[in-house]
Amino acid sequence: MTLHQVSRSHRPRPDFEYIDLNPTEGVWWQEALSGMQLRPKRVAPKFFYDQAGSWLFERITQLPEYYLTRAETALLQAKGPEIGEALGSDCELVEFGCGNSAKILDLLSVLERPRGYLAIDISREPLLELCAKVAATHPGLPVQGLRADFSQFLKLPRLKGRAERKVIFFPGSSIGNFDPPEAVDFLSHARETAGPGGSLLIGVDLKKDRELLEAAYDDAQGVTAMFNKNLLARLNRECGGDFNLDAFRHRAFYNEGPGRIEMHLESLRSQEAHVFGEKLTFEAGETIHTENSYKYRIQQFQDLAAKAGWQPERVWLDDARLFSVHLLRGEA
Ligand code: AVI
Repeated sequence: MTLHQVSRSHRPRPDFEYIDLNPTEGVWWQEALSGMQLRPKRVAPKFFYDQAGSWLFERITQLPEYYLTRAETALLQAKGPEIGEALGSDCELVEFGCGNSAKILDLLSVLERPRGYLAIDISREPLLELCAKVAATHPGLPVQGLRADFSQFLKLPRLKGRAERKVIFFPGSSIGNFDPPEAVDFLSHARETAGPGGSLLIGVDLKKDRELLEAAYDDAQGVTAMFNKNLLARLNRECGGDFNLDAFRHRAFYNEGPGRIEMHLESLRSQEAHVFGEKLTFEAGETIHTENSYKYRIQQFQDLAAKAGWQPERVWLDDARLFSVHLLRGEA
């Protein structure tokens, strides 16, 4: 979608600009449905994030087993002054997949004279909440919210601040949700977006014990299971679907070869379901592969980023070496 198809709307208190590209309008379920007609069945994780899914994801980030958010937030806070110094003054921030995460506030608090903030997310409500929060806490900072599917290599709106350089902020190890070739494409696009002299500050989850990894994606309270099943619940809510959620189970396991957590929805029996009257059949034990979450070693991630023209500058780890935050500079 191009920018002239954009609907621009100003909120009642015009303290930030909101641009909505309606990324999932109309066609989302067709893509999900075609994925479920493949063998093996596969649906992209971006479809988790309607309002209910975004709320469930927020609950995941607070779970005792989901160490990623806690480790990254602690790292951004503990190493904040070093990060601020390494990024330098007068930069403009572009955050991909921000949700309603407060990490940007930690980053803004250590930056000298930030010149603007552009937040991009597929889900409307968390994006609006975050922009309102940033605008309220940083009066005078130009804030823009763009609702879009950032995996689709968008042309971004012109940023409002007059900045020396752009910093792309991509926390949360969302890069892990791309398969490596797609991750290189995404990082190349980020490199173009960053422009000359631009940087990338990116959170990347590290390889570790299988037990710790699997618990993070299959928590005792069953929140991740609800998040996974929200895909089917959403098809029921929005697309006349008749999935029986109790006839599927959440599965999450570490696949050592590719180095990734895989999430699946497994059919507990042979059954059929319908979406807008279209029939889908499931064998007992057949799964819908709903998400990959790749885990990297430091060097392995730096090698991947180098393929997209990013040079490693700094890397910070938490004390338990669970999570990494990389600062990369675009090759001249
Ligand atoms: C958004 N993303 C980085 C999360 C992850 O850890 O891969 C999504 C998630 N899936 C299950 N739990 C969290």
